[in-house]
Amino acid sequence: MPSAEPPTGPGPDTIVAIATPAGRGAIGIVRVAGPLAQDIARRLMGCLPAARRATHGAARGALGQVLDDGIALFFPAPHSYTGEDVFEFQGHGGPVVLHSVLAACLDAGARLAEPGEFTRRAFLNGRMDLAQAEAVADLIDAASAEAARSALRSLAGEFSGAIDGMVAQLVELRALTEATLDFPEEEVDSLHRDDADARLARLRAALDEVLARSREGSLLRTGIQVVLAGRPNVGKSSLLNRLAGAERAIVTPIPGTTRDALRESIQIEGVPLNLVDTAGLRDSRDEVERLGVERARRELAGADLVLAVHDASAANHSLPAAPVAVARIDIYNKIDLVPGFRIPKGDFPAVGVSALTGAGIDQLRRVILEAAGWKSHGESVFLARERHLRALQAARGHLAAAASQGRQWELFAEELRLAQQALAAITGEFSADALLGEIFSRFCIGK
Ligand SMILES: Nc1nc2c(ncn2[C@@H]2O[C@H](COP(=O)(O)OP(=O)(O)OP(=O)(O)O)[C@@H](O)[C@H]2O)c(=O)[nH]1
Ligand SMILES: [Mg+2]
Repeated sequence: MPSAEPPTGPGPDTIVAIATPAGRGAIGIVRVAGPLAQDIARRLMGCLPAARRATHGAARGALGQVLDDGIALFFPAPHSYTGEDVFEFQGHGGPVVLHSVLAACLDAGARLAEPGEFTRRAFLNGRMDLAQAEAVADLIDAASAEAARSALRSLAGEFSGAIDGMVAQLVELRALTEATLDFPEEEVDSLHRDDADARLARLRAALDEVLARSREGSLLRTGIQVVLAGRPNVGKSSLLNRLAGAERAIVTPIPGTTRDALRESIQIEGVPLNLVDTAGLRDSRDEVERLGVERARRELAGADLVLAVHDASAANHSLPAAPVAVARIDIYNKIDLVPGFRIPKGDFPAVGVSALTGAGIDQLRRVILEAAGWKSHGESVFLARERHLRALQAARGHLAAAASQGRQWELFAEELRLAQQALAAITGEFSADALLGEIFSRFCIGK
């Protein structure tokens, strides 16, 4: 079991980092946090800037030489990002200038911050919980406007709020259960049974809802692996080009054009898709094509969603070596050649399209999102990480186990306790050091 780590006071060190990206820019920011922040501000600027007021001045080195001219900001503890004294210098965004300011801070006693160390301190000082801290990194890494909006909502505490709400319900139910444990069996049952059942049912429904929104939101983070597969010449590459909105893949009337798997990142409604075009599936005597087909099969094995492409104008619509385990959509392409084409009945969602004219492509996009599990909750999804999903699933398992405990109230209470523990790990109430290290090491320096 991970050991509980209560928020500690400010770390003993004062940390410093260039908070803006490497390279040239209009503005560059050096950020200092810790007990020496005031002292360092005084040394650099000549005096301590008024709290939270932009103060114009020169930053000077130890010998009094001017390093840069810019804006100084001082945020006294505890009302700062990390909860400690924080000093920021906003100067000119050139690497030489910024490094000289950084060096002056190091000379004055600060040490270089590790990746994510500012945010880690914010977490340890109780300025934000773990899910919010993760949202900081997710916001910076967001690959689409939807992902960014979702990260912002998590940062504002929406996801944590949903988790905390469930934890509060669990605590209540646990308290009621433990209180009745001292009574004899029969009495416990009559006192507690119906109430507990109702509360547990509500809790499980709430958890399912959060899990669904989290699963959906996790698509925004990780993207979906979508593989185009089918016989040669059915128009796989043409479809990739159509969906990508650019001529990425070579298209020719010669069957067996595509050999290497070709990847293209696209977005549908802000959901990132990794689209893979593959060699047409057939037995070939051509060595290169055979290798291509082998690759295609490997891609199929790793797909979240297979787009099985057929030629609507051809007689044979079977897909050689169709994978069974994953989600699949049947696409009948070249409907422009077959007026009044009727989609054959099948086991999978199917669409008729024309990569040539663009007919049916909008519908295809919708069907792709549906098949991937995106329900356009849009504004209400949680940008969940794998870690969150695992914790939610664990909690779900414990609640299910609790529900099947019947009259064994000790076991019932124990399952509730385990469910609470799983949920609390999301917001970081019980987090092992190793987990924190893992999470914050993926941040950029200066954040
Ligand atoms: N009429 C019509 N022709 C199409 C359509 N889509 C593709 N084609 C043509 O079909 C031929 C094959 O298209 P590709 O996109 O290269 O097909 P592919 O499935 O990638 O073929 P391989 O890479 O050889 O497996 C080309 O001549 C395309 O112009 C369509 O919707 N309508
Ligand atoms: Mg092709």
